[in-house]
Amino acid sequence: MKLLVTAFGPFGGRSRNASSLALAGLKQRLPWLNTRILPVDSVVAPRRMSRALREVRPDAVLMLGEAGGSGAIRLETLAWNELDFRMPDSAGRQPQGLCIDPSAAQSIASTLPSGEIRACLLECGHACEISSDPGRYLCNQILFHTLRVVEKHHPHAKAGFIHLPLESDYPTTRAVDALARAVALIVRCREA
Ligand code: PCA
Repeated sequence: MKLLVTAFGPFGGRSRNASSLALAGLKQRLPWLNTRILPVDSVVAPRRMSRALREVRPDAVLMLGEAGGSGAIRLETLAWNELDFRMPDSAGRQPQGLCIDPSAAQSIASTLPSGEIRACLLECGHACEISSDPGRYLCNQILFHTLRVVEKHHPHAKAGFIHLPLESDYPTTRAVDALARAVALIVRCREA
């Protein structure tokens, strides 16, 4: 079972991103994971993801990012074919009102077992909700991109996205615990 887990680097004026902090902790606990940190750059991030998919050829891809404004871990079930950046990416690009790919569907569903992951996290005392709105920034873009590449080139693989609260709202050790449980569940589902 090969699992690729990605996180994003800092953006939006913060010096750290909860997703890369949590990914570092997760990698310490589960050294067999394939991990990558992606930049908040709308051209470089999809390229790096495509390269990671070619290199790892994963059975499952778990993408992580941070989202302010919520104290709950959010399991994203949909990616939207839209680029509507609320702030520039790290290279200063700010596409607004654009499609990611005019020839593609309006939205694509993630393929990780969100309901099971949510139930497991709630049972373990985590704040967790299902979301169909990953925003229209880099996290949505990378989820959309990855689901399409996986559909085309790795059709056996599952992929999905988890938005973590900011570090100040959900301590890294708690986030790592939640992610380790999500990973265990993904592995169980893939091996069942
Ligand atoms: N969150 C942003 C991009 C990178 C990240 O961690 C988002 O929600 O799109």
